[in-house]
Amino acid sequence: MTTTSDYTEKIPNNVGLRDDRRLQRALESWQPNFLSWWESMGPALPTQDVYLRTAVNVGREGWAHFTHVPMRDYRWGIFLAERDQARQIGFGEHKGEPAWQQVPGEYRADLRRLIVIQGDTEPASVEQQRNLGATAPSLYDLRNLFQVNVEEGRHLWAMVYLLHAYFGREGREEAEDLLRRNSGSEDSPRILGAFNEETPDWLSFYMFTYFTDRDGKYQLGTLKESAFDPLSRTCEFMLKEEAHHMMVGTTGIDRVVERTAQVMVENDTDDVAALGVIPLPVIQRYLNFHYSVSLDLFGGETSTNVANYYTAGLKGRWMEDRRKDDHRLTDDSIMVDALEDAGDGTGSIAQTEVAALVGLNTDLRREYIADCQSGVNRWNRILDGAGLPQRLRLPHVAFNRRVGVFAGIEVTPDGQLLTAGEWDRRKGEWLPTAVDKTHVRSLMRPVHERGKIAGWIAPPRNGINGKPFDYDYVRLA
Ligand code: BYC
Repeated sequence: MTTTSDYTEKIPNNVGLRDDRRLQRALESWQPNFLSWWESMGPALPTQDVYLRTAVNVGREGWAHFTHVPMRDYRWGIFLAERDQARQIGFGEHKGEPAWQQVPGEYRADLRRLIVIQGDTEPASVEQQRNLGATAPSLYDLRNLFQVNVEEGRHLWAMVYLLHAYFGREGREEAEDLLRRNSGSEDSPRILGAFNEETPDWLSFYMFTYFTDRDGKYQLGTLKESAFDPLSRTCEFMLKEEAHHMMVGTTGIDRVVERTAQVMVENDTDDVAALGVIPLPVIQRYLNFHYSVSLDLFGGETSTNVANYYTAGLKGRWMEDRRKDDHRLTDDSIMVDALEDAGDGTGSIAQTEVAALVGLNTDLRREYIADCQSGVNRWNRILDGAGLPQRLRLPHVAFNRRVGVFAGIEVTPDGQLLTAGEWDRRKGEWLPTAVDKTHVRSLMRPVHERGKIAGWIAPPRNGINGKPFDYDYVRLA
């Protein structure tokens, strides 16, 4: 398999597509469907062109170039990280065997499922963000939104390539279905819960790119370990692009917190809703929502699916090679969250020991939670630096959960159990209310002029690719 990038083809790629005419034709016939999906479900705001990064190679240096392009002409391509000829499987019952270049028959269904779930999230997020362009706080932010969108489109291509190249007719049908399901659709929704939620405003967008894209980072990190080498190499390259999406979320929330803190200090009040910024309790409620729905994306605390994936070598752990154990885990155990029956029909939150293999969703979710905490610390440093005593925090792991052991209970952000009635009465203290959403939306007036920015967010510290903040990142139609 060649790793030289071919940028002259209809579909830019480094997988030697021109040497496999059948595959090339199949993908070229999917391409117009993708483009018509992009036209009807992708960014709604009409633009002439956008200053975008396009992946052109997979090396450490010079893997992308930046230029103004009409979004429709963006060169969505297929890029896999370089192949390591000597790569061995790093975990599970096939540990030490050569990585697979083809899909073993017995794992076909499971691998297809993992690839389809991953693939489904990519266009879903583009659909969720479709209308945000109309209310962008600056051209810089607008450009970042579009960058995230085109790259999620490319990540869809990455999964569709695997489906077409390795899963025959079933794979081609799955690729069609990835364009048929839609975020929030009644009849054919996206597969995972968080991808059917709306992203109606920019605070939600930054929260989504911080918390939900971060699930993507962790899931891609586990698929990068896969014994199926093409999947591993695809995910490795996707992670490179994903870093920018993380940056958009992290610094987006930085800037919202910074601006709110500034207005609080200037006016010596917490009550800033009427002053054109987003109050800290509203930021906290948005955070609670996006964090909890993203925790659901890791599946149940215990799962036989994940045990099977690991044992088969399909999906590893985060940083598998840094773990100091036998990488088979057949004799190991892990403590996971559980509900203890108090004997009177109520439950309390406890821990229970289970086989390490079935607890792997918990293992990954813990890695994710620690990473999320680093963002919260960072936002709290901004509050601290402004001399404010308020702090943001992650709610309890059981808060607002719809998947896993906590799906059947309700707790406060501190983890205190609530009856269903108490939850209904009090949830507006902890999750965005209709009033919060209306207020946030009222602030979302577009600022599409060069060098200008909306009043509810601070400007970024740096521009993109060394360009200044007032660069013409997006030329509107
Ligand atoms: N919503 O056995 P369990 C990204 C289902 S994000 C609805 O615990 P498992 C991105 C589950 O399918 C990363 N259903 O699940 C971010 C199962 O169904 P069956 C996306 C759910 O398999 C931003 C049942 O409940 N990639 O890239 O251990 C922008 C029992 O669950 C949900 C992946 O997720 C849910 N939240 O773990 C753009 C990686 N959770 O078997 C992109 C691939 C669970 O009873 N996927 N269910 O029919 C996986 O690794 C696993 O399938 C999951 C679930 C981690 C999702």
